[in-house]
Amino acid sequence: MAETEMSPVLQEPRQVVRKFQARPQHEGDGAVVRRSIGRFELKYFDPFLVLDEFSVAAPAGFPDHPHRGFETVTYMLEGAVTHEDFEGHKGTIKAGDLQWMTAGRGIVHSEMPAGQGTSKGLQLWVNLSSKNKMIEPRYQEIQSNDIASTAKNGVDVRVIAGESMGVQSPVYTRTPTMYLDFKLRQSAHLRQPIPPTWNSFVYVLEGEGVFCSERSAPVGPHHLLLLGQGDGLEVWNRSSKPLRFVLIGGEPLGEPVAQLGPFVMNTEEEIDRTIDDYQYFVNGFEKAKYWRSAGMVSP
Ligand code: FJE
Ligand code: FE
Repeated sequence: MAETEMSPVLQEPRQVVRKFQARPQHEGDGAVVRRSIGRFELKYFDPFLVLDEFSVAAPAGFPDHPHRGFETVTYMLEGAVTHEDFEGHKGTIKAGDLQWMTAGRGIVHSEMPAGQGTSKGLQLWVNLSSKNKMIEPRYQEIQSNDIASTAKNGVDVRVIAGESMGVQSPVYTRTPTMYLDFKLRQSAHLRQPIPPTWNSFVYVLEGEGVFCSERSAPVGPHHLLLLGQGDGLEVWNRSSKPLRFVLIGGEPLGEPVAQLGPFVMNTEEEIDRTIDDYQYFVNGFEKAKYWRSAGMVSP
């Protein structure tokens, strides 16, 4: 295959098959999210359950809540979020930082804005295959300075997961996933390979980009573009401002999905068992019995 690191040749560039505008909605306790994946019109884009562009300022937030059966990936854009879980694991995710949390059999935690002002970021929910749903919870946390990145020919990339422009992320993805944060300066052009069997999408954060076809209309912030079949993405920035977007892809699991809010299993029976486990503090939820986050303890 004729290919250089900077401009890999694409045999079959992917096209945009659906476009969504993510409008603000209320979630958690007074928080606002622009949900693109996970809303009614796009319940699931295998293996992705939710993509939220969130915006939250104190006293709003996401107080104590459980997860089971998938991963939450929190990537901060502005401000910071403090998290705290029922095992005593806590920390602050700051602008540019990443938290890749594998909830597995169970996590109960809080996610609240830290400091003054509005905290913004992306939260992606990646489904786990049946064989991984009940694994031990695990965190992979990377601070902004340690996120793999490179820049060439007017294209900057931060590699959250997977590989781009010769740079690889250290994050281990149980469900094979790529997650790239691109910035294209004026007149920059990008070709990014994507494994042909994977589902993939673009979410625009800033500026305007021409995606997939040189003749298509430019797309601005808060838009989700679902990509069709092919071996990669082609993008042009023909505007005078920088274009920032994320490209996310994953290997579809091809399994049935049974979801009740923050519990995502394969069957309704497993969901019923999960409700029991959570209610009776068993099978991974033992520590939820006496735990409350600092914010939930009455003065
Ligand atoms: C959740 C409602 C929620 N998007 N983005 C129901 F809001 C949540 C939840 C979040 C969330 C948290 C952050 Cl930090 C960022 C988010 C939804 O916590 F889990 C359920 N079940
Ligand atoms: Fe959560």
